[in-house]
Amino acid sequence: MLQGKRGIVFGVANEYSIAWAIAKAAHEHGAQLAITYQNERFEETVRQLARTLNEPLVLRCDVSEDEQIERVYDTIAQEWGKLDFVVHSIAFAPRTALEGKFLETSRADFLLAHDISVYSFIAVTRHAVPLMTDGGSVLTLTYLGSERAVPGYNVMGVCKAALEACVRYLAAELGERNIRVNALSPGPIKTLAARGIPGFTKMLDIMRERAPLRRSTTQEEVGKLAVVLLSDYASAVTGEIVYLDCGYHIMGM
Ligand code: 0WD
Repeated sequence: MLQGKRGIVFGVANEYSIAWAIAKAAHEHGAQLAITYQNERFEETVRQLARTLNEPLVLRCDVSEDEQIERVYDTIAQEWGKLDFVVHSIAFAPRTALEGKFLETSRADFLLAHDISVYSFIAVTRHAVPLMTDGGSVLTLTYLGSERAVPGYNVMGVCKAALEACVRYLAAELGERNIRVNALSPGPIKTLAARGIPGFTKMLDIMRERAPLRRSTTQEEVGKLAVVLLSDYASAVTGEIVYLDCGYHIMGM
């Protein structure tokens, strides 16, 4: 489905990362990949994972640093000269902002969470645009906490609401270049980031109890749908928040 396409996947932390599931699926469908990791804490794990793919570029990128984002795209420009897709699978909020009451969110925590979880999406898309000479597909990851007040999700819910608005504004601007911008919204999935959300296990239990499909989404399912959205099979889909939460969000109770 992605034969002949080249793309970057931002945000691989370990084998449980949604970004890794997307990278694996994109690789299986023929894409040539660059994958990025945040810092040396993740480097060894990510390099080891990368060995199971077909020699992807493995690049460091802390998205809070403009120079690191620029360096990634300089490398892509030199190595490939062209880009077909970008996956942004990054979010962060300080523990204090998730554990306390939403009302007590500090200015510093609010800004940091938005910088890493929202602004970075605009930044990685902006640098991709000049390389997407044949059009392209940009994808990010969001969650229902953007529209509903999910206990414990707090400032991250506000970030996801902003991120989803970014999807629409970027899609509106980039459509004339045939660049599509979308978000996938899975239900809760056990990953490193998810462990930081208070009451995460309860979220999973409630999802399994109430979702029409009576289970939670797997990383592999996110990988498969991501491949579709990155591919020409989704050539008319842009500006969308695509739910793959086993139907959970349609329920009233
Ligand atoms: O239930 C879930 N896991 C869901 C996740 C449900 C719905 C959406 N998502 C979203 C997340 O909000 C995020 O946007 O999916 C995306 C990926 O999340 P993930 O796969 O659950 O998490 P993980 O494997 O931990 O990857 C996120 C990684 C970070 O790991 P940490 O240790 O901070 O949790 O994002 C990376 C980091 O590796 N990250 C950064 N990367 C570059 N620069 C930065 C940064 N400054 N900060 C965090």
